[in-house]
Amino acid sequence: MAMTEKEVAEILGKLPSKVQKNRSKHILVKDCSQPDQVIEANTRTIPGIITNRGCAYAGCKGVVLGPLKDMIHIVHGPIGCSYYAWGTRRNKGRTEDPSENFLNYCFSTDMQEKDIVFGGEKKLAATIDEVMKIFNPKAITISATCPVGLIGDDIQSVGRAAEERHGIQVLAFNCEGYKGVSQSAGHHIANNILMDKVIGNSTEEKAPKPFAINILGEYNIGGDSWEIERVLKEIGYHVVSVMTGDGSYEELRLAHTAQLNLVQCHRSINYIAEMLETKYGTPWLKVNFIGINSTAESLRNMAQYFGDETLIRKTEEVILREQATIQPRIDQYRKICDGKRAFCFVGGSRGHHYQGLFAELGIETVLAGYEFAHRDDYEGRSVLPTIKPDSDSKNIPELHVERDTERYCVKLTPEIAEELRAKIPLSNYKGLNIDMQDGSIIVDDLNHYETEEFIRLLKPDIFASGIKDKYVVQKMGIPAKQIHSYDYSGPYAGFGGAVNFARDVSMAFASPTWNYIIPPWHDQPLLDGQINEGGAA
Ligand code: CFM
Repeated sequence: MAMTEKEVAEILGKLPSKVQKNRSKHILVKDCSQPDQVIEANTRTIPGIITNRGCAYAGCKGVVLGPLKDMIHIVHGPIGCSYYAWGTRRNKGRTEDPSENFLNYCFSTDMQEKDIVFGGEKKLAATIDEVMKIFNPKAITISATCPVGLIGDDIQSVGRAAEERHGIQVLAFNCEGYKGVSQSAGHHIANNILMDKVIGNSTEEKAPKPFAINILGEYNIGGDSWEIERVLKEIGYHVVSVMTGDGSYEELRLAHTAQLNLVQCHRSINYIAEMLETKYGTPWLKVNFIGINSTAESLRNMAQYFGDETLIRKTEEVILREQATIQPRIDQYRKICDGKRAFCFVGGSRGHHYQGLFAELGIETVLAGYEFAHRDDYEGRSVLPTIKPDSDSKNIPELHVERDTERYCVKLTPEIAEELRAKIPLSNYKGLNIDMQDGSIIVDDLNHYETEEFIRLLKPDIFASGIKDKYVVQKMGIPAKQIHSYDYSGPYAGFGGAVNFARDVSMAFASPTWNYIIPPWHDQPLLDGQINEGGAA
């Protein structure tokens, strides 16, 4: 059921004209006859609108730093910023020595009114000393929350002094929640410092095994990266580091030794991939390990990059075996899912990645989008030169890297690189828009009003999104599947993950629960109102 521009305009017509004008730039009806549909993205949410976005602190501490298991991540701020971030993102990690894994802990300076008035630097320094005494970690991070920036605590100098006292790296991140328009700013802040101070901070020059790779932008939610690595290792790859799922400080230091960087989540990590290419000459390959076909294609592209006969043969063997194992089960689940329609609205990459997996189950994605992606995640990297920096993006410090004179090494001749670029997404990502069906909806920073309106009009059978809209949607009688945390399930990546996803989605459809819920528009009159701009008439 394709939607028209007119229907979208009707939804937005209920909003004040300024808001209408703003929101209409964030919503596209996919029109295959227009190759370059432009969407506005990575701009401020209108105050008062209920967005699903998070803050810069969430992107820095929660997303990028949080999964690094052998570091201690101190949150400098009131306890709420830690409490509500504790264990909610299901980035799993395991270590041989359990005392080297701090993922289950929550470290906060627990700022009180006194600290806000008189400053919290001493308390932060004391927290670092206490952490060293009790846990003795290899390295520490400090993440700033909003009040820290407002009162002007100098976390950088507290970090530097602690480095001298304890002889380990203490990295301070000025990721105050209000820096930037969403968590995307926090990814950038975190990655820049990891690139500057951790990656390559080792005397190792070479990976111990051939086919050495880093997996960038994979966070091991529900065990995703374990399922991906299982297959990669069997084929013969050596995974140097995962940034940052089940990741570690020690592995990150070696990331410069890889021969290829895989990019799973383009949004959160594309600039690191670019910087690694500039500094060490390591190309990056866009991969997608969500869905059976995408996983197989990503594996084949990797094998093409290395061009090794044994690797290519082993890749085909593994794909054949894995597919034969899972396909009968997928076929069973497909009987339940076939013909259904989905909304797929997630943070900055999954709104695209999950569409292939839905399609393999016979589910069509009729609306998709991202909370905080940038235009290149929608329209592809070719639009990058046309994106103008605004005052919000200029607020995030840029890191300029240069070629490492000793470590830079050309991995591909220009001719081979050129040849490969024509065949595989080497240092390239084409974005979400290109894969959407004609008449489907692409929406940036979807809000609660639009969620309800689009559901009313398009009547999806499943809503793939997050915790913030899950319950609203379920109360409308529609199954909601959390694609951020996977509810309590996973992994969903790779071959094994596809079966788990198919099972969970089928369970959602087959549950009799939905028959007991009457959506409000079935038995309640719809209130209609009008907004008088400039106050009551
Ligand atoms: Fe990348 Fe992510 Fe995502 Fe993201 Fe996230 Fe996440 Fe996400 Mo939730 S790094 S952009 S900031 S893939 S936490 S693991 S699920 S919004 S689509």
